Amino acid sequence: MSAFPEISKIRYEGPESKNPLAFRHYDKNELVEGKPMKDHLRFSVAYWHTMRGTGGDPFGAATMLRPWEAAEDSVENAITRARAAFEFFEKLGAPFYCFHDRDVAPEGATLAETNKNLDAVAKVLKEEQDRSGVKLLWGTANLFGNPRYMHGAATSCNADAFAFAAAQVKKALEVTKELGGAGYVFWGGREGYQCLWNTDMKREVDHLAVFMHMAVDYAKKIGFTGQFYFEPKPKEPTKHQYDFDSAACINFLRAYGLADHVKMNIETNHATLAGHSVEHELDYAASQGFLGSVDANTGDMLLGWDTDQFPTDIYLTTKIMLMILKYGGFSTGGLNFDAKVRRESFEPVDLFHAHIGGMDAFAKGLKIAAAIRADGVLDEMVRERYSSWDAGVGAEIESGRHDFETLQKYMLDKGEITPNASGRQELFENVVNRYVF
Ligand code: XLS
Ligand code: NI
Ligand code: NI
Repeated sequence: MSAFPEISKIRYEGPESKNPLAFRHYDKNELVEGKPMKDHLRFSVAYWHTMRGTGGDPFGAATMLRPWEAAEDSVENAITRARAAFEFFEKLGAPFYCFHDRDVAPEGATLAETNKNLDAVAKVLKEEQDRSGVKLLWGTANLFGNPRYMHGAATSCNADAFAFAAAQVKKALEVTKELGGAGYVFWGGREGYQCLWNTDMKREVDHLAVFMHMAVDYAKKIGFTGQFYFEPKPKEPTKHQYDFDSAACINFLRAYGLADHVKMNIETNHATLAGHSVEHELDYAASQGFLGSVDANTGDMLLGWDTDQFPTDIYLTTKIMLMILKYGGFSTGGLNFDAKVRRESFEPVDLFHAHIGGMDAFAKGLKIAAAIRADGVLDEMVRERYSSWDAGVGAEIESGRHDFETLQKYMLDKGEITPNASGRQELFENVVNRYVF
């Protein structure tokens, strides 16, 4: 049975197309900087939003009654949903998907039963992957939904909650490996605090590190070679999350000896919640050697929470793709649409509109970014701004040939600095616009 009977495979029709169910910019095999678009962008669909999103909010019931959902959740229903998911991935032409363990299979009465449920659905996922060629970009475990995690999981005040989470991640790693997942994500769903009075921060952060080390060790033991990622988010659901932003996460990974094992999964809406831009988060992570993957979405600047909207802003996608290209592109990671359609967009066709829009926006952003790089004007302007470091005292400092004493002597001899030209921010902004419109 088809879940999307009215929709056929989405095709590239070019920029002039008015067909809402066609790509205008995403031509998967088109070469950009010598590489097919699909390999630059590595699009992925988020199972939790696209297959499980209901449109429910704290003020109202579900609006999205999907044809693949039964009244009651069961393994049988989860299998029907899995088949629908792959029909969606294939029709859209998304090469990857991502899931949490609990997105794909329901919890049972016991942990053993829950694991059995997951195995049963994973078998179907495997079958569908083999049939369609769609791959798993990353897996993860939902360590926040069940009430047992109300105080957190790895950072819970309750040792049993830590133990349960460990058992859950163990299983999630096995399933991710079984499905050939290219990565595994840690997002600290409730790894933070609401009130510092009742919180032992040092102990909680230490525990998070112990937990991640256990995951790394177990991955090694079972031969899971996918990349681990840490996904920063400053708040929501807790008031303060320990994985606040790239800088905080990287500090944590370095302090606890995890830097060789874990990279970053950067999400646009999380960056803005932290008071950063996504390009700031990417630049910081990548320049420190932690570029991993991207959760491609966007927030609403008028709303202070994680609205997880589909990205359609060409400036946003251009900035992201400039960073990705600058740092050599994705290896294991990709662009995962951690995004959901609005509550009012309750028809299945809206899922296609949303993903097509996001994919086209990124394809266009990629082309603009490549054009900026090909011209090299922007790079040249930046290089010029830093040219005092290319020769003379700058080059000497960079090569370690100076200390405070020699620099004092240099300045005493010289008297005053040779000034830079203007920062020319407005000109830089105008130059970028040459490629956008
Ligand atoms: C929630 C997070 C979550 C992670 C995966 O805000 O973005 O969806 O990506 O656990
Ligand atoms: Ni995310
Ligand atoms: Ni999010």
